[in-house]
Amino acid sequence: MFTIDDLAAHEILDSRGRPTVKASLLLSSGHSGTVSVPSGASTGIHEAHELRDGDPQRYRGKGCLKAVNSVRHIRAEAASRPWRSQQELDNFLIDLDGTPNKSRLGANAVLAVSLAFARAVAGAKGQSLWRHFASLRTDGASMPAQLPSPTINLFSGGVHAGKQVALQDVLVLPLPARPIDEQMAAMAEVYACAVDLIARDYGQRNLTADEGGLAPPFKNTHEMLAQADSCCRAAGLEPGIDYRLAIDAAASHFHVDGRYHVDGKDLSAGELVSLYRIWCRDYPMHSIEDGLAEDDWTGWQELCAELGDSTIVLGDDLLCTNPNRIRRAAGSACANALLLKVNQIGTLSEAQDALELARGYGWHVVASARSGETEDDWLADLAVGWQADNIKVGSITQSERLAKYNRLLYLGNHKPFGSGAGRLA
Ligand code: 2PG
Ligand code: MG
Repeated sequence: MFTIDDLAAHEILDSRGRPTVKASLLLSSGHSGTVSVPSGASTGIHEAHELRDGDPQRYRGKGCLKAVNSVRHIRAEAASRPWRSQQELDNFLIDLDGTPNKSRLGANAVLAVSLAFARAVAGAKGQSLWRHFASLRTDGASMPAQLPSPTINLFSGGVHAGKQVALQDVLVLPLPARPIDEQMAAMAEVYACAVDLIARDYGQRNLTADEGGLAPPFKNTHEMLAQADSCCRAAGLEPGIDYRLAIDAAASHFHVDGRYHVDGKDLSAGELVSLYRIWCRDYPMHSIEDGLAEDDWTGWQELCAELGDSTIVLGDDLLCTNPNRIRRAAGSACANALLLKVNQIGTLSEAQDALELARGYGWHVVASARSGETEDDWLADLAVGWQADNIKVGSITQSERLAKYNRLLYLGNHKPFGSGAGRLA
């Protein structure tokens, strides 16, 4: 049993300089947990509601004082009551909110409390956060034996980079699964080669987008992919052996009136799938995230039928970490992988339902940060504890990204994931 003695929240600024919520929760055992929640820009319309103040005089309407107030309300209702589990607290939060998408209290407020409770309980149990997350699994998953592999955002476009090109991200994955130190070293070399290439081909310094991805003025999507591939080769990596590429098309953002605007053309879903087929032929493609718009279910079916046997068809805006949407996607063969973003659904337990459902279908899982992030590193522990195949955090620059990679580097250098001191991990 855990009793909440105190709970407080305040606004902090995220990596884009916009407010978000930071909450601290104190258990009667004296253990506390403090957590900051992230925020997306390329958000899906089916995501849980992020509560913002809407006051144009303050942070252009993006203030989070209402969400902070929600945490005060949760405190009044939840303090001094015994909580047997994370699930019990999360069910209470869902009921207290009472809306289908957390629009009353705000998913930002609810998630901050849900995660702060998890961190405090991990402390009370004397466990690392990743171990505590692992212990929450109800589907009989074994304890994690390895770290997830990073997918590094090399080039950015879409809404994260002023829409200079339709694709939102081109990412690089180190292969095969080597120690995390080696994976990060290889990716740092790719990034350095990209900085050189941008100076040479575009005469620019490294202008970066929201997640630290480089964003030179690519002429079109082909160039964006070809240049990413060149950077990997320039770093001495062999395609398909040392690295693979991934894209997050975030296609909802270039989907207008049923057509997809790419490189000055208006494509049908079928034509866009054909383009993806060409990219999968020409490049060592690992995965295609949000290849179609969030409600283009027939387009997703076509993509999965065409490429799903050889490529990871990853749903972000399509699925919104929402068990109902995951069930629908699995039932109609629209995806074979889940992008897990806890703030899309609003509580840890619902995200866990999404994870376990996806695993039950045999899907690949990528745990993901948001484009607006904080220095908090809980996502790294979540990705490890819940045994995501990959972790997607953005580029290998900017401290809000590095907080997560550096946590992985720490874990990779301590037992049970590395050979360093055991008890520290
Ligand atoms: C995405 C994310 C992270 P955002 O689309 O996958 O890259 O972006 O947080 O803006 O939704
Ligand atoms: Mg995405």
